[in-house]
Amino acid sequence: MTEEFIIDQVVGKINSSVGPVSTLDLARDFDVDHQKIVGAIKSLVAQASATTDKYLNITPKEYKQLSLTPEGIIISKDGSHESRIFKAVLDSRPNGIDQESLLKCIPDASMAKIGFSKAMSNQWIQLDKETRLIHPKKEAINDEVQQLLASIAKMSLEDSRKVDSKTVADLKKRKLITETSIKYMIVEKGSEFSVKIERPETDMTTALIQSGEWRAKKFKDYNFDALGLPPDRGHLHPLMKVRDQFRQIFLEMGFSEMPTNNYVESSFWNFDTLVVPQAHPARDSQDTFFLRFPEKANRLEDRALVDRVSLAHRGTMDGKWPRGYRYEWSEDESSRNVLRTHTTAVTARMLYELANRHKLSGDSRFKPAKLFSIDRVFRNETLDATHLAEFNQVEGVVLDEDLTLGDLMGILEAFFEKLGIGRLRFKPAYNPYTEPSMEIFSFHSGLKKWVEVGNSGVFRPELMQALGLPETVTGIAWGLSLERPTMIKYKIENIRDMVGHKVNLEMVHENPLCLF
Ligand code: FB9
Repeated sequence: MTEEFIIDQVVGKINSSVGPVSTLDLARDFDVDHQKIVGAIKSLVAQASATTDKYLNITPKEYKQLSLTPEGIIISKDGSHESRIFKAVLDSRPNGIDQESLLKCIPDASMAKIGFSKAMSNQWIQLDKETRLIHPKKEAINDEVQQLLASIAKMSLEDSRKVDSKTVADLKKRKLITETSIKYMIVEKGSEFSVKIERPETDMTTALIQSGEWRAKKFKDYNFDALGLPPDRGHLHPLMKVRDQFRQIFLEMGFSEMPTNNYVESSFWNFDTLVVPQAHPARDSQDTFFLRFPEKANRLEDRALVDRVSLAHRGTMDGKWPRGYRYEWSEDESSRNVLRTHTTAVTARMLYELANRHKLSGDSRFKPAKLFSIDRVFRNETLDATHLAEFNQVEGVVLDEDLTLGDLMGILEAFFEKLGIGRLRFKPAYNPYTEPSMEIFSFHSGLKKWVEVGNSGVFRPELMQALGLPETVTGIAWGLSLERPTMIKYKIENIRDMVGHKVNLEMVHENPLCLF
């Protein structure tokens, strides 16, 4: 039965009634849940309220409905506990009965104890102190509790009101009845009642104007407090919001973005130029995704570059610099294509590019550079709640003559300060391509613990010179992920709630703009 149908039935009943009507009676007459009748009355008043507040006269009412609990129902049928105890004692005449045997005549021990105590206080039974046996004190009793409960079960609304409050309180205390408050309404026609509710116009239309009907119409008042409809628009994923904020931080610090639009990279740029030895575990298929097709990168044209990189790995045999790793470096191994494992592969390409640009410029002074990248990298790692086989790496690089570790610490303080991350601590670490290297920690006041917020270091001279940069030029760099800060800032515990096919897109819509 739809609400519209119920409303029509209720309007018809009220219209045809001479006096007031109870919603309880309406629910009974239409065989509809009482709450649906109440809902229909409220909808009627709401619809009429645009044109009148005299559509219906409504008087809220309330009554207490008495109903038997499961235990009360049992007693109303089988008699009270005390009457059952009395009957068992009567049946034990002339010998009497001991208390333990007597209590067993009612299966429920708690009910048996109540019955025994009530029968004693009613003076129905007595205990012989010498024999410790129980005997009846009366020939017969009147089980008023049973009679009262049986009558309450049959009582109408009016009758149940006549039960005195002390009796109600006693029965409620014994958990034999419950008292439910029933709210209902007495409804009657208002002075502006009508069978057809004229719904006010919400918009002035061409037809109303041209026909002149607008003159007879009622119009809904403008609700100037109403909020406008939220404009439908796209929503940035939290990762993209945080990426924008990182990008803004780098740009305002004078950094330029590196071109990172190649997920596939040769091992040469991803590892060899970064002097990662070809036997390093990071180059194993347990850590790196190697491509099956195209398996190999094109042969490099700059043979001088290849020779310098090869030397950085092989090392010189005459004890001169670079010492290298003393192994036969393989160009074939360096041509294997991979999904890049870090954006530092792009950094290597940029260092090579800047070295060539410097050579071509003829300048004696190297032009300093500040570069950054934020893009996806891929690692064949064990997946867990906070790690996928890919993540977005954020990387910053500064190139200039004679940069020091102090410069690196200083720029890290400035960068992380803009993220609201202070109190940095630096811990010595190892990277194949930087020496010295440092892990970066910050005390997170929210998490109340030291959090590793990134890694950093000074590019090794073997790397810098293999790429063709002057000996006086130093490169300092650092990296972190996009996912970790985003998950912390947006309080996302499982990375699959942030990225992947199981993401609830409402999360994208609802998440606030995250300002570090
Ligand atoms: O992001 C990381 N942690 C982090 C960053 C910000 C942050 O902000 C919160 C609001 C307060 C919170 C945490 N880390 C780096 C540290 C750890 O999460 C680490 O367990 C995971 N690391 C990733 C690599 O894991 C395989 C984060 C990723 C990472 C690590 C190192 C680099 C880049 C990303 C690097 C580098 C580098 C070093 C030298 C030269 C050039 C690049």
